[in-house]
Amino acid sequence: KREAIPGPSPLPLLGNIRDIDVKNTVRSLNELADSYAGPIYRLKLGVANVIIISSYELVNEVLARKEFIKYPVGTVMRMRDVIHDSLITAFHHEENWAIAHRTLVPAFGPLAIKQMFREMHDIGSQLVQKWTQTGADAAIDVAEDLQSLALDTLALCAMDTRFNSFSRDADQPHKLVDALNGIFTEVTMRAARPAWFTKLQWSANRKFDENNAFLRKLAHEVIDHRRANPSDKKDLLNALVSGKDPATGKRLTDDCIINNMMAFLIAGSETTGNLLAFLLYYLVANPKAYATLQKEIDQVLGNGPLVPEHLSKLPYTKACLREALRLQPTVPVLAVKPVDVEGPILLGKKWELDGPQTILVLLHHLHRDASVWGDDAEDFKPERMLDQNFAKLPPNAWKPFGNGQRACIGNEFAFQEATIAVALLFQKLDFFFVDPDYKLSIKQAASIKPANLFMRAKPRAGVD
Ligand code: MNH
Repeated sequence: KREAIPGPSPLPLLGNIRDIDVKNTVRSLNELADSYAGPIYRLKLGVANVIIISSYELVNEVLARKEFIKYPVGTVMRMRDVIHDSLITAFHHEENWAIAHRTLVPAFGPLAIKQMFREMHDIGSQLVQKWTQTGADAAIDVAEDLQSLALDTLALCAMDTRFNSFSRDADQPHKLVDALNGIFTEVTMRAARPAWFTKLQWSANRKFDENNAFLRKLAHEVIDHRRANPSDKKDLLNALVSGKDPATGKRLTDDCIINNMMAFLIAGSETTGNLLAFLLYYLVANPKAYATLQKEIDQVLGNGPLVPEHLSKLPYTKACLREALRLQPTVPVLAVKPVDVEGPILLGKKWELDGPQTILVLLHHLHRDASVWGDDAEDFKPERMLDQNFAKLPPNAWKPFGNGQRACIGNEFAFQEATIAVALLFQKLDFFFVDPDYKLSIKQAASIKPANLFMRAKPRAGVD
């Protein structure tokens, strides 16, 4: 028996645009999911009818079916104005996706990532120093500093460039950071309005073109510099410049290098920074988990320096990172579309798609589905993410890094960077909410982040 897919009634011309808060589309999508009893609903956005799914059962079906392929929508689609067919923004059939994927996957493997320990440790130490100097009486905007941590780390690993974000005035960012911020703002606006309207924004468009030109020029200088000064570093820059596609033996074109270099900065900074900000929030809000994590770090590091060998000895820390990504997947929505399907497409054997429609997967709901996570799904319980439990999760239950071939290439990079940061920070500092009654609320930018999260960091007694 077929069933109609429910959804709010669309208005003529406007569709369901008024059911969505353009400043926080993710919250709107999540709230609409709550207001329909079932696991599926539809929305008319622009000319397209979009399907939104939220239960484990339905998401598992869609992510397991080969015909549903990642499809860039919204800001990701508009990012193509900047990074074109980079890994993150490519349509799956684009040749440059396959070439860059084959060329770059080895550079993101566990062994290659280990080689970037020094760079990550360098930036992490700078943050410890900054927060130590801030002193326990001042409020720290944790999400902002942690995003700088991630951005500076990527600049060092992918561009051999120091942004020095921690030693600058907040209103004097590195020129590239400034250009990227301007680009983000414009891309977000472009995603929220029709193309004909964007064409009329001459001055914004000129600024956008200038920012893009600046970014490409700078990236080109970085590439030229590395070519003129070859190094045997195993960093992301070398992978981009010297890596060869194992299938064709060819190197990436300069345009392809630049697109992917920028893709790393864009895909890897807010996501990782906000993961750390949410983790800090959950730890301070859950004193038992906080104490367990701190004890693990103290036992492994003691008072000494963090070394690469420590990283595999921090299972609880790893579980905390996984659990923070479960409750707050910083990329909160995955988008897929059926390709090359003949005949009707059914979901859950009863909901028929209206042709090859975009399907949005709500990770917030997937990650809290009681059929997988139980009645305490809303609670921060890192124990459920310890390797032995993590391995027993059903397929497609935890998807903060996306799905299949189009899953994140940088997850090892992010975990190592985050583990280093957490170990360094908790070895030296204790964290407190500035507002003891702080209630988590979510702000949506390129990814999701905790809003107005201010903390105090106090040097730990007996630690130098
Ligand atoms: Mn990452 C793809 C989440 C860190 C580079 N990343 C994805 C996707 C998700 C994702 C989800 C799939 C998006 C989609 O289906 O449309 N990424 C994260 C999270 C973190 C993260 C939650 C940190 C935590 N990502 C990083 C880092 C880098 C990176 C760090 C680079 C150094 N991510 C990518 C790239 C892709 C991607 C590149 C695109 C991969 C592809 O499609 O081939």
